[in-house]
Amino acid sequence: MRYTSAHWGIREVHDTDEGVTLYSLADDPCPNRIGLDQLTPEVQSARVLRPAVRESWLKGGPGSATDLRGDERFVEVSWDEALDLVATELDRVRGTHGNGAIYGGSYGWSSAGRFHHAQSQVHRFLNSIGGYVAHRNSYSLGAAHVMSRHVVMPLWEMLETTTDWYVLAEHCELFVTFGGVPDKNAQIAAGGVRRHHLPIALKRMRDNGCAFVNIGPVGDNIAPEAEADWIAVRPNTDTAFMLALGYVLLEEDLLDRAFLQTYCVGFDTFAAYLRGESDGCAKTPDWAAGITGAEPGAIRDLARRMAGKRTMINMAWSLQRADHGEQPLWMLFVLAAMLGQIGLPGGGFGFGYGAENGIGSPGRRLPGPTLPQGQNGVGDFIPVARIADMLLNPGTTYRYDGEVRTYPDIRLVYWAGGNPYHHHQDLHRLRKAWAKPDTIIVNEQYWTATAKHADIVLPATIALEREDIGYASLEEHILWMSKVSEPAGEARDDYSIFGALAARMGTADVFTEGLDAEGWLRRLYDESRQRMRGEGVDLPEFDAFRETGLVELPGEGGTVLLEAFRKDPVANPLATPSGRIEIFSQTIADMGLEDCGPHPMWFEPREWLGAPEAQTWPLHMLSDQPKGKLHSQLDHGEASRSLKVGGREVLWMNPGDAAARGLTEGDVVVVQNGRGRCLASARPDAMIMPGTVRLSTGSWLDLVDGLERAGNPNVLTADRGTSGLTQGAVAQSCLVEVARFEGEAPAPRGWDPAQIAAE
Ligand SMILES: Nc1nc2c(c(=O)[nH]1)N[C@H]1C(S)=C(S)[C@@H](COP(=O)(O)OP(=O)(O)OC[C@H]3O[C@@H](n4cnc5c(=O)[nH]c(N)nc54)[C@H](O)[C@@H]3O)O[C@H]1N2
Ligand SMILES: Nc1nc2c(c(=O)[nH]1)N[C@H]1C(S)=C(S)[C@@H](COP(=O)(O)OP(=O)(O)OC[C@H]3O[C@@H](n4cnc5c(=O)[nH]c(N)nc54)[C@H](O)[C@@H]3O)O[C@H]1N2
Ligand SMILES: [Mo]
Repeated sequence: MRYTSAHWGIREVHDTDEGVTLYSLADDPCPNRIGLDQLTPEVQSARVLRPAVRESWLKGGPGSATDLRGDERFVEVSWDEALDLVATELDRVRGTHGNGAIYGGSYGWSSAGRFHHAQSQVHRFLNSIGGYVAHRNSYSLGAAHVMSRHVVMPLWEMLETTTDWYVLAEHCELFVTFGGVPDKNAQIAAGGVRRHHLPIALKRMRDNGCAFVNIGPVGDNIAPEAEADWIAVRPNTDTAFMLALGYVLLEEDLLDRAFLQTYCVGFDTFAAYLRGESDGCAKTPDWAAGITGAEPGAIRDLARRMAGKRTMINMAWSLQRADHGEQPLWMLFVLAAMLGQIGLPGGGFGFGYGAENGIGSPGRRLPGPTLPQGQNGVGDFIPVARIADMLLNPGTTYRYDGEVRTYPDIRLVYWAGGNPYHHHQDLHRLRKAWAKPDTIIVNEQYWTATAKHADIVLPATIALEREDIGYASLEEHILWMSKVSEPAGEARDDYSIFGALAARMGTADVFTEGLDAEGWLRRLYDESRQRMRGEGVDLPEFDAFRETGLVELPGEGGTVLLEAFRKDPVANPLATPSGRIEIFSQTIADMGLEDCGPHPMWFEPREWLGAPEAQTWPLHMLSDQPKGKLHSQLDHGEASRSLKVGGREVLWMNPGDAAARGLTEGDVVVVQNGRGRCLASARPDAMIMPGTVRLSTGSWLDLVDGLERAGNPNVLTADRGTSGLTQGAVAQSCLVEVARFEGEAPAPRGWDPAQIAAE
């Protein structure tokens, strides 16, 4: 059997009379159909086929008519010409301005294989020529990366040692989740999925008598089998809800004082805040009801239930992609600490059950293959979501994690394996910022909006057009990914593109180390095999692996987050300054930030239903992860298309809000605010609370005369940092208004390839 892998699952490759057909892995208990149609003409029609250069840039050189980026035609050129242009321009910029003028952060998920991982490739290449300005953290977890390290533990360690689903099934009596446990999201794991666990795990928990409570603005983000009670809570107000739960635990003496004493620091200061002694406002259920819209009685009852049961408290990652996104996360830790069940099987906290398949997976953390990236000679970075700020404001300062940093002056941007015109907020602002650099180079497979906004586009192969090794932490497999189809047009592997550039720039030996792609695959596999042997795992030798295709890795099971710390906090201290859970953080206090205090607090978001702006923009828009695809990847594939109406994304809204605007199912609506306007297809649904709308991300930007026509929420979202501590993205803090679109709605055209000038 031949295989390939993607972030949404391993695929079997079957040879049929019609050619190659992809199937989900036969023994995956809960497969999906994302990308099975990747090789169809419909999907392939959006490929970049030949190197292409924006017309003005080709005629006038770097810096020409940069405001036309995204609106201009391209001219196709030969590979030699394109590579010469790129190498010459990289050389000019590093010679004139230094490598610190190259932004190569290149954020994005790219493909699942470990060698042809575009982001690793571009970093390795740019390091070989002297380095680049990098990015730190992620769009996913901007606030969490920094916050969790200061107060509990490094984030990746937390996520990889999450108490596993099967421990929960045995021990958890009450599962309380903020933001559901979205099955749609657990379809994914960065690097590929062996077995999809979530639906089975939830069912097993329910069969064993576990009760579920789901808190948040959306009620359908947990499988019906969980039979969850839904407590509707306004978007971005979870911290207030959690504080009130804490208040009840404190007032009714339902907290575990011994746990707080032994394993935590700073509870007393926090307790004074809960009681209102430090700010004159007690965080009572009545107080929280005014903010969240939940019944005070429901909050009180839930606190009592939580104290009386083995309780797991979960929070979706989305809650920290919001204004002051640090606060709900910190409060999650503190609430779990007050209950005193951290480190016990089935109790404590989880961060992101349902966010990806790996969270709660019983797989083992093993040293898989990774491409070494070399040394970056520049050393400068930005928090990833501050890209538009950086491009717009070179030389100005900003706060981040206790530092005052200065934005560099960027002249050249290189992107491979990401789609900022998908992932960034306030895309109109990004377009302004994007006009600043002299040159933008993008390696892409498809004519995405980012490719269309580049000066030079180099066509890259898709995973099916090359051999690779599939591996993902906790995913119980290592996989030989076969090449199953020839490259479209003149597409080349990123490795071959960067190898050719390195040759032109005199760094081929550093970049390739004399190896071709197959040589690298052998090396990376052999190194991983060696390291895994150290962990007691025997992998077959390379040729046998290649022949077998799918090699199972042993599961472990029985993981309980922070178990060792609980057993012996002296022998196993946390990596925080105190070695304990920091309910009060002196480190953060010393930063003297206005927008992040020394313990969890309620801060009003800049945009939420309680803000003055809600008079004008009365609906809070959530832009969650899309069900039928990964981000913008394969937006035009069948799994994604089948969820659209008229080629547009669906806007979910409460039936009352729809009726008040005279809207019914399928109406084309304009979603708008002061930043932008987009079209979507209305869908009234009682599982969205009043005042909230939901527009999933991922539709390809289709911007014509200021109107986005496909339903891309990022023309509406706000581009600002979570706080001066973490500078994460705040996509989930966004107010809008919705109205019927009058007249005939234009058909979305975001999937059309760029316009190519005739010869
Ligand atoms: N409003 C809003 N915005 C959000 C979010 C949200 O919740 N709300 N979520 C954010 C989050 S969590 C994330 S992670 C980001 C995701 O943002 P991205 O990771 O940037 O999104 P993708 O669509 O996965 O982009 C990957 C791109 O890489 C290309 N690609 C794939 N394989 C290869 C390859 O081998 N070589 C090359 N050269 N290119 C390749 C694909 O064609 C695709 O265009 O979006 C963020 N944006
Ligand atoms: N199918 C699919 N799966 C994916 C991805 C994808 O693109 N497609 N992307 C992957 C990536 S990169 C990431 S980072 C993860 C992200 O994982 P998450 O961040 O967990 O994903 P979201 O879907 O944005 O949000 C989860 C739920 O939180 C709810 N929510 C939003 N705001 C609030 C709030 O203020 N309060 C409460 N209580 N709930 C709220 C949303 O309505 C949604 O139902 O998903 C991964 N999984
Ligand atoms: Mo993400």
